[in-house]
Amino acid sequence: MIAVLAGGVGAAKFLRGLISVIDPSSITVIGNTADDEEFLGLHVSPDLDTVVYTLADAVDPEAGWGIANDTYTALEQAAQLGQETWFKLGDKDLATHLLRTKLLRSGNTLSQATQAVADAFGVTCRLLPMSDDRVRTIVTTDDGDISFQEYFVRRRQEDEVKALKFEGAEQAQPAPGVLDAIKRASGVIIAPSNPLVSIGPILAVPGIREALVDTDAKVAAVSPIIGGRALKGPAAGMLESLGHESSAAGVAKLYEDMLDVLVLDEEDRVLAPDVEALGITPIVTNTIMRDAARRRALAEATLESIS
Ligand code: FO1
Repeated sequence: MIAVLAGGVGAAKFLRGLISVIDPSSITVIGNTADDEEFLGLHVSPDLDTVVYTLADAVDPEAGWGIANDTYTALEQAAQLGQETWFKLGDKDLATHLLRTKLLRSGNTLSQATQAVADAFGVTCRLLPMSDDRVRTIVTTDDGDISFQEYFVRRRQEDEVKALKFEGAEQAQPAPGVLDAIKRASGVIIAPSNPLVSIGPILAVPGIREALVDTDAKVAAVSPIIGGRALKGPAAGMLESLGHESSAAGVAKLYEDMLDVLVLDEEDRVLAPDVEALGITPIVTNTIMRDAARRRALAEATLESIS
């Protein structure tokens, strides 16, 4: 069994490559839920949904999140009724949040609701939220503390990030199966996701980081930073403003205590000695997942590095 720590769009693409190489039922995905937010009274889990929609081949290919060919009738009507609609929830996407919210309100855990959503979309990977407890990423900006989606979507990642907090993390417990998956895995992969706001919250849940340090399995990360920049999202600026190096070597340093292998892009070949100096094996390959063949090749190279 391979365990994968996952954020949203980058992780989902990587997983799509992985399921073309190994049996999906041999993969346990541990997903970030610190981006979760309540909109229109519904519990939205953007990163888990992005993984489900992508693996089910239902994702909007342009955005990388949401459902392909969705419509926005309900949201337009919500705006008419004076609701806040800056977070774009499509009509089909809303059905997922209705299902999740119904299950949560009737006493199910987030793990159970996640399983139900994955099953409904025919996703056969085991998909676990990092925790069934509420953990929220809070971004400190010049205007004060705001929620992650407020920073990411409403304010378009334009604020300088002064600090990050994962509210609730200290009291949270890993969801059932998370620690066991890391312990029993034949290999662990940290997907190419933002190390601070996608993987960071997962590692902040007590016990998960320790499990990654202690596991006998090899742990590989795929760098989401290529040539000092992120392909998507605010990772580069965030790394810099929080005093980290915005490079594949900077990513290696953030995971240094648990990492055996860092997969980095050909563009960053010159950084391989810096990664090696940290005691981490660098694997240099093409990490830009432009098409199915590239996604598959990246998954194969990553799997080989931990086998
Ligand atoms: N991202 C945006 O940039 N704008 C949106 O309006 C938006 C809506 C949205 C709805 C459902 C969903 O599952 C994801 C959505 N995302 C949107 C993406 C989401 O904010 C990010 O993928 C993550 O939270 C960061 O990993």
